[in-house]
Amino acid sequence: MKIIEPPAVEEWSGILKGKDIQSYRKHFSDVSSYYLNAEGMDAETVMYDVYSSSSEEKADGSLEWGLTVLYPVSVNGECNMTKGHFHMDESCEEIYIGKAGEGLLMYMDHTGNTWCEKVFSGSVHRISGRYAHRLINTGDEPLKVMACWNSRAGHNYEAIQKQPFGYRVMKKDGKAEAVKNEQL
Ligand code: S6P
Ligand code: ZN
Repeated sequence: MKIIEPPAVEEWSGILKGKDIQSYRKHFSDVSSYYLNAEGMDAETVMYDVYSSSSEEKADGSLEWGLTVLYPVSVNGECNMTKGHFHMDESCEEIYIGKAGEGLLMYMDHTGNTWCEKVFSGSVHRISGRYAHRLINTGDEPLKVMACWNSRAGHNYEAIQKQPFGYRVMKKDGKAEAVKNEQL
């Protein structure tokens, strides 16, 4: 029997290294429209990195997994967040596992009902394929979250643009608080 290295290893720097790992970076210019007040922000600010690995097979049961690193950036008081998405195939669930930092996993159903779960190192989340999901960094360190989803899931960003999340998370005097999204 041979014992070999695992296909990927997370390093303390927050970077995932291994064979067949893809990654992309979101700058502020990619996500500015999601925030209440984008004034004065530098378009080049690094907001989040996403590392992922997809199955070569792409069969019905194939899985993909990834790591999201969301930096502790304040956008005029609003906490840094991912764009958020529904899945194209709403029968596909997703698992998130908190690895480092502090934050929230925001959910929204198709009626606009919005709620959150706390995210921290060791927190485990089962996301129904019917709910939109977004990560929000409420802490002072990078928020790192591992994810695993079915290759068929897909990302439906358009639905979020038509029906944005019902709440925004702002930080006041060092404390995160949810405020109703008045732009709805
Ligand atoms: C994929 C999974 C994550 C997100 C990543 C960025 O289903 O949920 O890898 O893609 O956290 O979020 P978003 O909403 O910008 O794709
Ligand atoms: Zn997803």
